Amino acid sequence: TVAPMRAILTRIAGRNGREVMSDTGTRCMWMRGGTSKGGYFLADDLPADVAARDEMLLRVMGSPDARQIDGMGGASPLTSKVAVVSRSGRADADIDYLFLQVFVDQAIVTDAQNCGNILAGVGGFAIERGLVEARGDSTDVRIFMRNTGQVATATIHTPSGVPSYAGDEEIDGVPGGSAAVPLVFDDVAGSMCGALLPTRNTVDVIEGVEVTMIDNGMPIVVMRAADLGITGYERPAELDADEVLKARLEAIRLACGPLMNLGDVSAKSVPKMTMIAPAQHGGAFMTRSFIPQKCHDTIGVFAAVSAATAALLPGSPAAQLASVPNGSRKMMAVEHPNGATACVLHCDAGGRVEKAGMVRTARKLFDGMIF
Ligand code: NQM
Repeated sequence: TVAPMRAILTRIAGRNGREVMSDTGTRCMWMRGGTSKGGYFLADDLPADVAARDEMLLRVMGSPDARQIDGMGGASPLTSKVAVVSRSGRADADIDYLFLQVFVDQAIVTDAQNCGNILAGVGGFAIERGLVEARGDSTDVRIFMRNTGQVATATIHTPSGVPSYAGDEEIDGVPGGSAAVPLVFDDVAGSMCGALLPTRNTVDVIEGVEVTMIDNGMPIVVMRAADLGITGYERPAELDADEVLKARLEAIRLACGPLMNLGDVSAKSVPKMTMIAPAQHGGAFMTRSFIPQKCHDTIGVFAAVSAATAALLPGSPAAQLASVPNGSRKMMAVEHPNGATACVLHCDAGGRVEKAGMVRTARKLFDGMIF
């Protein structure tokens, strides 16, 4: 009984921070990236040991605790995010970016998902830290996304050789304007599932509901809202309070995980659960996304690209409700609870999405030491 007791005491000491945070602090920048925010770290400033790193990041955010009162997290998965950035050794990238989701009320730090919103801050951060040199008024930063093994290009506004976050670009879900950060993704199909359609089917029936399991940058399960007994126009708080809906979504999610090559997803933040309805504001379609147990205030970047891609598949639940533009370059406004996220999908002659783009914004909030 002595050994387990000692292990428990060590863990408690860890949680109390005596070993996981140094008194001199760790260099960190806090940024809003798109409609999310979180801590941006150089890989070299974090413990190399993954368990020690995760223990420290739980302390940084104040997890596990619904209010994250003893940390920087904002009591939502959207504000409990981390970017780990380093110089890239790859010919096709300037920097490497590892995204980590720190759960709010569970002691979990996971790299099993990417994040396109936090991605929007990574280029500016890398220039500020001297990993990438600014080139003229705008600087393209090629970012290798370690979570998925794919590359994105972010264009950062760099007047006088340093990032400037001020500007007029407005994105729904963020008050006011900032400098635009255009993001381009060359082929992000099968980012975590190994294939765009991991079951090879456009439609599967799971727990009696027609779904599309798709991964064009983010593993998501697309369903018609009406099939889940909702309109798809409810406020997120109303859906968060609907225990029957949430239990049904979780049952579908747990069944989809292994079918999407994600294994047991009970402690993972993927797949995301995306319910769609006809557009209300002239866009392609409306969404309500669970990420995966809480309803998103907007929709994730790669989740929007994946949902828009689902709408291009003839016969899919999304295609039946969506309004899809003609032509090989499709501008699709994916509506969400606070407006819309516009994605551009470039399709090849066979209708396959070969490139996607989206404009985000980002802002430096503080730069300093975290304790
Ligand atoms: O899908 C939230 C976000 C995201 C992820 C989530 C994201 C993406 O809005 O690329 O951006 O789905 O957990 O930050």
